[in-house]
Amino acid sequence: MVNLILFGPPGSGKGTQSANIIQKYGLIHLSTGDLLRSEIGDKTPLGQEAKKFMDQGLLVPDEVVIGMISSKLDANPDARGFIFDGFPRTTAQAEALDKLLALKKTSISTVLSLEVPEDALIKRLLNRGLTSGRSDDASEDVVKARIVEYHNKTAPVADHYAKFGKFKKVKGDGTEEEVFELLSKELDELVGEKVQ
Ligand code: B4P
Repeated sequence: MVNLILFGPPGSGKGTQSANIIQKYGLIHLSTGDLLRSEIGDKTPLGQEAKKFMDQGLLVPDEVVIGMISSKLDANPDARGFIFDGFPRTTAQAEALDKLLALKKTSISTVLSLEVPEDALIKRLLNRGLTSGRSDDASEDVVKARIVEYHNKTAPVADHYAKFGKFKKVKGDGTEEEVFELLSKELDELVGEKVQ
């Protein structure tokens, strides 16, 4: 089983590249951002609680996202592997994920981190905010708050996986195609192309 974490700051292209990776390698995509937005769209109690944090550019509490990931892992017992997009975002989430995978007798194979300069991140997110209707992309203040959360709470997750020799940086500020080519170089050997 191959378990990939696509890592990086808000707007670094995790969601964009996940779509390419799933298509080529056939892994199951688990995006906590997408799962939370779906809960918000359905107006569930979890979604209403999460929205309060997301609208301010803050991370949603760990127990909420860990619970969501745990049930998605259980729902896909025959998966060839998973791509975790936007999760884990805190060291507590990383430790919880390691435990959940150990229960399934597997572990994280590699963490690929998309490296993009901060001014480009801000530009990308504000640009998406013009059309996405996402409240967390709408104002520069909220976008900057998300980047501060990333530095304070998410960046330490890199050290957690670097300790195990599983953390690798990938240049994330080329075109979508250029970035995918660099990711593919890392993944071809590890995953192999999907079995049709
Ligand atoms: P997420 O939904 O995870 O996503 P993201 O950080 O906005 O961005 P991503 O890196 O996926 O960027 P994308 O490809 O879309 O998080 C949203 C919020 O949910 C968080 O702030 C938090 O509140 C909450 N949340 C989610 N997971 C959580 C967790 N585990 N714990 C707690 N809270 C959590 O790309 C962005 C833009 O750039 C797009 O418009 C795209 O078209 C463009 N783009 C992508 N690649 C490009 C390229 N190469 N060149 C130019 N533009 C590019």
